[in-house]
Amino acid sequence: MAKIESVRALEILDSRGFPTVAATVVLSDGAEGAAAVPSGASTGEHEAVELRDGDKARYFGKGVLKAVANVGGELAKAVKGLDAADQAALDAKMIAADGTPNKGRLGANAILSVSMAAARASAASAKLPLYAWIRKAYAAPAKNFVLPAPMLNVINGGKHADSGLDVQEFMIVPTEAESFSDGLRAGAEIYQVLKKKLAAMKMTTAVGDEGGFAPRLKTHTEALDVLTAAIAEAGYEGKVRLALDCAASEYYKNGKYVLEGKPLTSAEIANTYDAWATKYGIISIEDPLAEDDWDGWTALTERLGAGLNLIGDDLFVTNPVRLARGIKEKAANSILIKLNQIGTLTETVTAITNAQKAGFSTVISHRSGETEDAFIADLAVAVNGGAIKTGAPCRSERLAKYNRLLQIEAELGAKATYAKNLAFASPSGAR
Ligand code: 2PG
Ligand code: MG
Repeated sequence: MAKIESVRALEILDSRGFPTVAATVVLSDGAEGAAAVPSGASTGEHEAVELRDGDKARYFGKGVLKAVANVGGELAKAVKGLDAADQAALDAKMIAADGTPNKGRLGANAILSVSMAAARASAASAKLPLYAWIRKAYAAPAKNFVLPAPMLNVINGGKHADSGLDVQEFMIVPTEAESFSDGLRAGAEIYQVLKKKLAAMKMTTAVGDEGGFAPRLKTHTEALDVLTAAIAEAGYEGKVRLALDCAASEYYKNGKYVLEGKPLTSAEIANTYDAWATKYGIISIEDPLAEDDWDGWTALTERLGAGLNLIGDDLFVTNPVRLARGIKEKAANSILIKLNQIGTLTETVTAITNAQKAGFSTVISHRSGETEDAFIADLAVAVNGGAIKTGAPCRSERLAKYNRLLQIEAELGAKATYAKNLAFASPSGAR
């Protein structure tokens, strides 16, 4: 049995140039694991706390030296000597050491860095790839491996760019490709065609935080039109579908959804979404409504849920308690999964397992602030997540995840299949 021997952390920079936490865990058998945590911009109100120093003299208050000190101090003390392979016990020990419901004392960023690094160290100790070790650690029954469908965010709006678009993400999803690599190729080719089309429209082809373009389009339908045209021109009509992340909490103001300057009720904005979904064959809408509009979510799911993924991101914040409410109230039919919203690997896997048991699909996701760490690629394969959202096929912090999946695909060969449209509400694609 390998025990945790030492734990250390470092303040590093994420893809936006802001500090984040990287940790290294060393085991008694010499195995080592390192991991870095991501950071969001359109963060949900109910997320676990990302501990920042608040010292305005460093990084505008965004330093993470306190979190780094908590890793090397209290958290190291809590986990030293524990059996590294018992990830659930290890995570429980850190949750108890923090003692708050939202990890606000020691920081979810500090706790997660140790949780992820310990998983990597255990995988190294067991001489298993990370995805295989995660599956083993939680005794997941699935025998087959399914490679997730990539959801590539190719037009950025909302808080991730200054495009002026209210909707945060316009994604393309290769639901009919034969393999993960073919699907990724389709996405990358469409991305290049889109770039040419935007340039021809005299639009900027500079990119936003997640590598998607950030053109100053006047309306959302213009974005959907140019994407539809790019898919067709690249030769993937009917094979690659559209998906949105509205991140609607960001345009929910005084009880109304302010879209393109017009204040709408949740029932009114549902009409807009329905019209878009029908016209453009959209298969998935994430956070169409605000994070506490539970009644609106239930009504929307009843209305559109049969033919469309309605994914709760800010709504659920990867929190098993909020997910349980969503399952009970039939609010949404799918959950976005982000490790740092909840703060440990174990709670993340619990959220995934509970969602899958309830018939919800899962989408494993990056954050807008990322690092070169590709942990989520392994996680998606470990849990047969069905889909992964990790930005455009552009910028290395995004490609690190897609490239890791290419490696896993090559390694697993015939032992893995491609998810195609498995994670989506309307498998036929028909609405
Ligand atoms: C989201 C994410 C990732 P952020 O809203 O789904 O795309 O953005 O990390 O800024 O919350
Ligand atoms: Mg989101």
